[in-house]
Amino acid sequence: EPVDGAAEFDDITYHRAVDVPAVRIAFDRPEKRNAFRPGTVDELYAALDHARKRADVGCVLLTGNGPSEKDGGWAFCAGGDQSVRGGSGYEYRDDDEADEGDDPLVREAKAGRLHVLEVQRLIRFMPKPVVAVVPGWAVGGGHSLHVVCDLTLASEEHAKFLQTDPDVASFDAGFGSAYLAKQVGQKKAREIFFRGKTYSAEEAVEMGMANEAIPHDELEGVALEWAEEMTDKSPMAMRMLKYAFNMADDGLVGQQVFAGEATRLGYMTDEAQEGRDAFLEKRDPDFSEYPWHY
Ligand code: 1HA
Repeated sequence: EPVDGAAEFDDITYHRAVDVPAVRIAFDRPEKRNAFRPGTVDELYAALDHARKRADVGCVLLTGNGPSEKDGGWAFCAGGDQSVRGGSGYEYRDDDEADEGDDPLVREAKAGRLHVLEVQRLIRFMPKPVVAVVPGWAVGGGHSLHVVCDLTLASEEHAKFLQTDPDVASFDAGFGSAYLAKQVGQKKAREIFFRGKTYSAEEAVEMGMANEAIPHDELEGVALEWAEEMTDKSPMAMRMLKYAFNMADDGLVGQQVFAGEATRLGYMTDEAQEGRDAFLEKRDPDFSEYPWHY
């Protein structure tokens, strides 16, 4: 079912699963192999942030619509739209209406955009699993998006994984490369970027950057099954686990994100409520009922 307000999106589609507390967000530029322009990224960010905030959403499926009407090709995402790449990033053009109505100073600040990195951080830090459902090409910045997702499911027949960054003089020096190396190892990650060879779904699974290769016709159904399995679990345990997996690689920010959840759990205890009550009642706190556990 289309999510309310989703009709305003031009470059993505946004649906809620009927029986599973999950959403499907899809790039919707199949004629461009689902390459993203600045407005696409704005819409993707808005949809992901909506999904992040909803108490009835436990899992996000991120995919690409297809096939292309032009040639029948499938794509997850082919990265930044090179036709709107300007001197310092990707630019809004006349047919990309996402910046309409902005304050002129905001428009000026939005000149050269590389803000797909903000989307990467949103995927990384949202407290629910995001699954890359890859029906075709995952290329360049689209490859990096699948890398940063919690899980990747790929079409056995059509998924193709390719890093073109250095071909077009770009480089994702964050999650797209360094986190990829944590998944597939240093040698393989360097091969992926330095050679620019195309890998199949099966190869992506073998090297540890995809979870499963699935027959194309079953891909979305299996993705929903995985979403159902994950959303049957304890939301608290799932977010503690996601942040636990992130923490060591994310430094102090990783610790901060994990710690925020620990603080929330702490606030739920009687002990914490005694601290609050004592302050509000202008008395000394009495923690004597709460032993020094070991
Ligand atoms: O690295 C970053 C960033 C790093 C740090 C911070 C921010 C970043 C933001 C973005 C990126 C990047 O994404 S850089 C990498 C940009 N992407 C690419 O270099 C991929 C370019 N595309 C291809 O290599 C190929 O098109 C393909 C392997 C995805 C598919 O090949 P195929 O199946 O042979 O189809 P093809 O005929 O090439 O493409 C179909 C249509 O889609 C073409 O349009 P048409 O000639 O029919 O009008 C093609 O131009 C268009 N298309 C595909 N990819 C893009 C694209 N148009 C614009 N930009 C694209 N990325």
